[in-house]
Amino acid sequence: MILVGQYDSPYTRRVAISLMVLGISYEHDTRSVFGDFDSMRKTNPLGRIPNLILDNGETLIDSAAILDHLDETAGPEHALMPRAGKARRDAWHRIALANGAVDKIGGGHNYEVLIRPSQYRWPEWIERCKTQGLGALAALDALDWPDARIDQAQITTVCAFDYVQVTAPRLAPKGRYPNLDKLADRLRARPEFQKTSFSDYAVPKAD
Ligand SMILES: N[C@@H](CCC(=O)N[C@@H](CS)C(=O)NCC(=O)O)C(=O)O
Repeated sequence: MILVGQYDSPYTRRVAISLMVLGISYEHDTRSVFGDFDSMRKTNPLGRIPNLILDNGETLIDSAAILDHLDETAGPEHALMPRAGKARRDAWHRIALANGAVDKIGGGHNYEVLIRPSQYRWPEWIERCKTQGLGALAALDALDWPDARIDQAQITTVCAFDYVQVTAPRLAPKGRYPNLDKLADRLRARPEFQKTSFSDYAVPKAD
């Protein structure tokens, strides 16, 4: 099994961490969606990561679809999403907020600030993306995060939080989101989070 994508992508990182938590070994293909664009489009026509190439040659695209497959493979006892009901709806709610924060801070704010030529930038749009992304982080921070068995809502939330803190540190300084700080400190102590740390990558700062 080959995981395609670098760990500074929070979508790739949540898949990598889930694979490790579930005890599934994989090879890591670290081609870049920007630097290796043509080659990446041969793996995924969208030119996006993560992708998971299964041992039978099938390629799964999109982190939600990959994680769904991993949970199905792991079986209900080990799956990282609750099986049904309120617990499952609540997990999806948290995941939607966390992935939404990444879309708005990463794909919105950061791409605008770092990639779009300055003469084409639209400050009101950048501000709107920031408001949406930080609103999602504030909503996540307002929730309870009991010291429970690790699950997908926790993994995805800390991947999103780490991503914002590393790529736009002034948007989420330590102390602004105390519940997320606490959750992140707990998960960052785990080997899966340390092995996928991207603090040594040359990640450009957007704020
Ligand atoms: N919904 C997708 C989002 C994936 C995504 O946005 N990946 C980013 C990296 S974090 C990417 O490939 N960006 C390059 C691009 O969209 O051109 C998923 O969950 O896998």
